[in-house]
Amino acid sequence: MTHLIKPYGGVLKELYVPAAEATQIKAQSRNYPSWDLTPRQICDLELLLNGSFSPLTGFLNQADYDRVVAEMRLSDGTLWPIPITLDVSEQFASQIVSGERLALRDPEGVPIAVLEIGDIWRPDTRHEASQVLGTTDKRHPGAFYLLRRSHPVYIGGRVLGLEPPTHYDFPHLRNSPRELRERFGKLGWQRVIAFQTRNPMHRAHQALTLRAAQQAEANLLIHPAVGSVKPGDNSHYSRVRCYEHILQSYPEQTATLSLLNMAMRLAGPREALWHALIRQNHGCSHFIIGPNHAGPNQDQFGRTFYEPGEAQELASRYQGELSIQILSMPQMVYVRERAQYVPADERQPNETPLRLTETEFQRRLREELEIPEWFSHPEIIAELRRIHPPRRRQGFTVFFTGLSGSGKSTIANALMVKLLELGGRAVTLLDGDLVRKHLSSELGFSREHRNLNILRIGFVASEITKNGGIAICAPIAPYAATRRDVRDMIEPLGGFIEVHVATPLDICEGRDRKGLYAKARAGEIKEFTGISDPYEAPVNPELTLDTHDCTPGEAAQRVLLTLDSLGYIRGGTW
Ligand code: PPS
Repeated sequence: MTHLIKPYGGVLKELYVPAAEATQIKAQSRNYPSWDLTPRQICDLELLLNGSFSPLTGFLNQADYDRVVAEMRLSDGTLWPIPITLDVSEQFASQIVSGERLALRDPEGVPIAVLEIGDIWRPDTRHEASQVLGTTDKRHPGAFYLLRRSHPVYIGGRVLGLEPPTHYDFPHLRNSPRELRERFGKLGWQRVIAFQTRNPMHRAHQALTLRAAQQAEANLLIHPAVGSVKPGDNSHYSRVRCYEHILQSYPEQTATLSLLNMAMRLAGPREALWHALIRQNHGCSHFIIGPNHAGPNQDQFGRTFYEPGEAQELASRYQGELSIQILSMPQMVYVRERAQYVPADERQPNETPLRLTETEFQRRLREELEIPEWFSHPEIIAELRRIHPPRRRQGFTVFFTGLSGSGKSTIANALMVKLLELGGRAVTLLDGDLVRKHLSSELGFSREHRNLNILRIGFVASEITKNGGIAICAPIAPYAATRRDVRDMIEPLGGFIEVHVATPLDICEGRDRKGLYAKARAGEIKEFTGISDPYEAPVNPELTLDTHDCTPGEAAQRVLLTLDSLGYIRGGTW
């Protein structure tokens, strides 16, 4: 049963069924087909269940999806800018039937909800990406997710909530829309401005929120998105500690903090409108949108996917259909002469703006350089320094790739010895043969098995990297997409240095130390890399080694020089 409550005018649609019914459905759900939710799906489901996505009653069916993609409306005309969909594999989709029920389980296997299966269809995700995100460029994280990560079949249908997903982290800061509405009511807060963020807050953000609060004569809800979109993603812990710090420096009783388990799409303008609707459901009266709201970060050339102001413009265009007031806020700059932040367009020509770009801030963290106090509170800088140690204290993975017989293992061994000689970090060698013996003994050399093998290596290396160690991997790893997956797994946790051991096939075959090439030529070994199976050479590795003109020791030395120039090791005696 859907509960309808009306604390502040806006209808809140919560999708939990009453407890007794939930117990009954849980028991029955043992006989339903079941789907293990991905991290993004758990976020979406939680927000569906607790009413953050009111008026949605489940995952979108096809007619709603089509109209949301095309014109940001559900099929009944209600404004809704982002498709909330349940994506599943082809294989899974072939086992389910519309009209039946499906149990939706969390990673521990607990059924959180049941889906009454409606439409089952294969979406055109390229079309979805270009309409919703404005791009099919895979450098856009939302487009990458949709085109590379998302499953190919969507299932729509009404959702019956059985229990909220469990959060052991920061339970005191997690609130449903109903709880926040009640809190505002208790505090007597009639006007509440929501501030959405996915980054740590610095003084500019604080100045912006204080200015908005003054303008609107309202209280403030700091409402960061903390939904993880990748397994093992734990980047929000330190961010939340930063929010707790900054909250202390707001005037008493003016601001509050709550975490929103939202998986962002980074859809810029459409996302801004979506954020506003979600905050409307949480009982807020105003919503701050900055010039570059919810787009991906700038690339290395300073380019963005959306124009400054685009998000503000779109959200304001739909103001008439919203019960929340959009506050389009300007960029704030620190003015040296006034020792304060002012809107960029209010700075006088004779005044000096001080700026620290995100890239420069990251560089200073990385290189342990001074970060000025006008930029951020000391507690926040200290917190960020803790989780962004300089590269020489981070873990990293050196990932060798190349043909069989190219010399990967020999160079990897030489490198391990040299790194042990330098000391300071634990070193683990994940050589191809060793891994195949201990981690992947049941696997063969089909594309599927090779991918599994490399992803296992990547997983172990990512754990080592996360914990500050050095992983040296030396498999063939013939497929570019799988190497990319490993890079994506490791880069958020530390360094990833891909080294292509580019010894040409004729030389590897000439060496044929294990006699495998001869067997492959004779057809005795199938799917042999370079002979009867492809090797996709890296396009942009950190280092390419041609073993023609150097010994293994010299090659290892070149890897060390690369590590040094990237800042991962320093002051070595080699
Ligand atoms: S992969 O593709 O990355 O999973 O391969 P990897 O785990 O590195 O294993 C490669 C070693 O297995 C031996 N071998 C083969 N290699 C390629 N193709 C086929 N079909 C094959 N069958 C056995 C080979 O000795 C490789 O060792 P290295 O050290 O690379 O020479």
